[in-house]
Amino acid sequence: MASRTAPEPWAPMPEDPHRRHNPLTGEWVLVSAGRTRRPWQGQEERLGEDRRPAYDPECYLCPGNGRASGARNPDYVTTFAFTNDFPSLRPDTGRGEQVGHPLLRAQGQPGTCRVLCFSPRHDLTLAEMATAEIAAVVDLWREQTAELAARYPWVQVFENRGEAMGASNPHPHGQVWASEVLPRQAAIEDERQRVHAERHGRPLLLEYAGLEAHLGERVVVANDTWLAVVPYWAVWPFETLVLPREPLSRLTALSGPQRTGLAEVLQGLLVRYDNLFAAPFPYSMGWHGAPGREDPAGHWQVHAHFYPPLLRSASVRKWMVGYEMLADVQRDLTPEEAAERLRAQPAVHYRHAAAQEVG
Ligand code: H2U
Ligand code: ZN
Repeated sequence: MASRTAPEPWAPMPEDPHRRHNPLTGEWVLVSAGRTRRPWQGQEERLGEDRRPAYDPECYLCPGNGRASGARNPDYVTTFAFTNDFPSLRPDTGRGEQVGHPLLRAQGQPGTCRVLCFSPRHDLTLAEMATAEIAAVVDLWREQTAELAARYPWVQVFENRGEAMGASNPHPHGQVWASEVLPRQAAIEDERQRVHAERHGRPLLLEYAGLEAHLGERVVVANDTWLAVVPYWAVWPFETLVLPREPLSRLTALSGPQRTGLAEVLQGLLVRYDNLFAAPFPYSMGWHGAPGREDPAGHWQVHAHFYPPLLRSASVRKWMVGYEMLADVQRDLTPEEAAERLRAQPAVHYRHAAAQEVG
């Protein structure tokens, strides 16, 4: 029988299996600390090539090169955006709904997809770029979002980095997909942040950023304007959330200090990611901000999610299978332990440190 009594108070033991609540999505994650000690005889990832030329004549993202569509890239010197030659969304798609059996619904979904080159240098990654170069990528994200938000309610900026995450090319790049439909995750985060702000009078993620900055145990890097934390409810082993410390609903509203501060925190985070296993750290990352362009959207705090797949080495990943696919997501090491390991990494990229030693 369902009981109506309040849950028993629980004194957490770090190794006790327990579940944690994600207030942004309403989902729970099962935390079973210590499982990483089990032996592993399964798949190991192929390590991506760590040494690349600054220019690759075969790369479809390098300056001056031709692409599959026959178009040729300009000789760009900072960043460069172009419409994806194989887009998943197109502006000319109709909006109608297919009329038929109610169990077989379909709707047209107009939109657009662009590829965002982060640097003309084929051999760089965000982690190895200078802070000013990362700030230029922040500007690119911001400009693209501003332009596309004029037309589309949802603009999804993201990056798939590394073969383990399905990136088709090592040239530093991301993507932006803009759509007339609010995707599922955007709709859930919008609703949860709205309800929280109505009930508590302040934005969920502003309160959360303040709490994590105060507690410190899940913070990886922080400065006056931003912080990167392994969220209390993280699913992926080294998942992080990048949060502004002041109210900021959209990337398009970034102030000067917030722009520089963001570039610094991203660099601090990505260098530590690469240093963790002394190898390029794969991930999918992306930005979530208030939909549209004009509404005040005071309940929203813009934020980036980083979802890296690696678990125990550069070649052994976390698999989202079995219980995760069929019941609830689960993690093996605690978010606190993950944050501590990342925080302990040097702030200098291992490849730069090695170059200094040699030079
Ligand atoms: P990913 O590495 O994250 O897959 O991004 C590369 C994108 O580049 C991919 O979406 C596009 C692919 O469609 N692309 C072009 O637009 N033109 C090309 O000539 C090759 C790849
Ligand atoms: Zn290239």
